Amino acid sequence: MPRSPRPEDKFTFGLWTVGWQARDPFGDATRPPVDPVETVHRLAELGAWGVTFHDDDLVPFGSDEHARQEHVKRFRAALDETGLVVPMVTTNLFTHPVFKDGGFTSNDRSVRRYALRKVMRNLDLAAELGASTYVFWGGREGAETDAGKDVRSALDRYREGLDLLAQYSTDRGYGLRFALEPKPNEPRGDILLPTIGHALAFISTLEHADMVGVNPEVGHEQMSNLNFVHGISQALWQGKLFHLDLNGQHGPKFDQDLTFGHGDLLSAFFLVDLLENGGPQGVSPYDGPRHFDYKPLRTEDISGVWSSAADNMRTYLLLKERAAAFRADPEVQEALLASKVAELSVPTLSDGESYADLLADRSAFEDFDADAVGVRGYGFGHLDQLAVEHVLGAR
Ligand code: GLT
Ligand code: MN
Ligand code: MN
Repeated sequence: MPRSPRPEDKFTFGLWTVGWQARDPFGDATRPPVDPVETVHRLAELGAWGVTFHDDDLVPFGSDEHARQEHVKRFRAALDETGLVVPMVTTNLFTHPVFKDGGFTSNDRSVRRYALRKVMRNLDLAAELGASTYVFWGGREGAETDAGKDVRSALDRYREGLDLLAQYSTDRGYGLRFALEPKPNEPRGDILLPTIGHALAFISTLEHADMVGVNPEVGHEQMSNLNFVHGISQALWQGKLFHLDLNGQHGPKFDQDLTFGHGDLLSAFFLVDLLENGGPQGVSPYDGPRHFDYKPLRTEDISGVWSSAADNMRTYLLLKERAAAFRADPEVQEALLASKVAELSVPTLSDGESYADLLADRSAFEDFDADAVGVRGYGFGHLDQLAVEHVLGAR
């Protein structure tokens, strides 16, 4: 039994996750709407730390200024009562038909100008509520046809938009960091910045590159058949893991947004090991929110919504326990040694050694017995088996 979630675990949920009414392309809603104020109370009772939202999750699209103030006021009161925080905020640039060809990269210039204004208004609210991260998921930034989208111009406009918004946030002293969320497809046939790698390369071209990182989602990388732990590791290595979306996915198919761990469980185990223990390096490299971006199954009623919210945190904590046991197991430590995992952190050349020294080192080449070294096994399979046994609670 894992302990109960606590605020210091930094678990957060989007209003749109538990609030999903389970409308899909083939069927109507199966659940009633959930009041954001109720969500705040429920999440606090379950032991979450914070809540996140899109502008339209909190203030329905098209609300007038008075209604807007009222929605924000009620929400704020719930935050004050419960102590829940708002570490991240984002914008809905995908639901309204005006965004059918994108926000920042719509072919229609008036739509792009409108999208920028919608984000600017919500950046003000994010700062007011004390958020430190602002997420950009460009779900409609893309195309179904290669004929209809000039991708190089689209990337120019994407950059123009983010440069302008970064400047705005900086000028206002908001202290926000931006996090781009990659996704390969759905709802568009092809979405721009489809993977962590594409996003990192794009970020390096931005005017305020230092304040822009990524918000990778488990399922989005796995939809592309990519290794999420590798993606997160590279984002960390580049100092760009500003936020992350935890959920579950069964390989390349539609975006399932399952409960965390309800997909590739071994990958979830190594992800938690990386986030909590730093993997083989042994130091936790990420202290941001553990944000769940999942959808309670369409088959569930409202009680299933709240139990699945709790399940995300419970699974995370179970995996955290299992990962700690894995790292503490002497047999695992022995296997890691045999696999030379720590040796990879030793630079290939010694301090001060040059390529001339390497050329002069006969043991590195002339006298090196490649055949003998080629015969040696690494024992990675045994290590993986130990991980499986720890995940199964067999050790
Ligand atoms: C949408 C999407 C998510 C994003 C959210 C942020 S909205 O539900 O599927 O992956 O993180 O815009
Ligand atoms: Mn997401
Ligand atoms: Mn998703």
